[in-house]
Amino acid sequence: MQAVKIVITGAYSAGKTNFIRSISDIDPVSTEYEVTDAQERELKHHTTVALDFGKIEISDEVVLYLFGTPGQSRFDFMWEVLSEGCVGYVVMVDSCRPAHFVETQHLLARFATITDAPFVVAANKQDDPTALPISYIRRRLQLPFEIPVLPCVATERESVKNVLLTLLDHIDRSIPEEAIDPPTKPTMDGMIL
Ligand SMILES: Nc1nc2c(ncn2[C@@H]2O[C@H](COP(=O)(O)OP(=O)(O)OP(=O)(O)O)[C@@H](O)[C@H]2O)c(=O)[nH]1
Ligand SMILES: [Mg+2]
Repeated sequence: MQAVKIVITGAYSAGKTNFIRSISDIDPVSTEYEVTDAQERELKHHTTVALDFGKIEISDEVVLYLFGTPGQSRFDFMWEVLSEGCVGYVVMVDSCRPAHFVETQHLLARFATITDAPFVVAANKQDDPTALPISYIRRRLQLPFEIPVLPCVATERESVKNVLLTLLDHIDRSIPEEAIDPPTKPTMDGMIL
């Protein structure tokens, strides 16, 4: 069985913990504690302080290990720890909170220094009537055209599945043909996700 490590990251309250919870085959491991900052408490009462962990078997041969990062920048030392050996990552953005797009831009810049693994952007909370359109989010984050920006509802398994499949496809396309060792390349064939 081939293990593929994927990181799920994004700014505070983007939906990372829900994303992993929606798709994991096992009860996800989470490390949520009470939010102490008054402004952040206006959004929710618990936050991830170390990691989320989930697992999903996508075929008889491939299992994805999903590592969710904390969103608060004071725990950003964990981003590097959790990204070690990842083959790709998802950057989650709260589509309803343009004030947090700057935070996301900082995170994108920081991740570019941590890993050169391919990534996709998941514009989350698209079920909310106040969600901004994908094209606007792409522009605001100044993302180049080759980076997929996908609509996402982290609470819905099908939507999470679509983001992960797109990431795997993006990873697949990013590997130069001559660098591929057939037995270790993640494959989309025979997926049971
Ligand atoms: N409407 C809507 N709400 C969502 C969705 N995903 C997450 N939420 C809500 O957004 C809030 C944050 O979700 P979390 O999964 O805790 O976000 P997180 O990115 O893990 O947060 P931190 O670990 O604190 O950075 C919660 O109140 C969720 O219920 C979604 O797809 N749609
Ligand atoms: Mg979380």
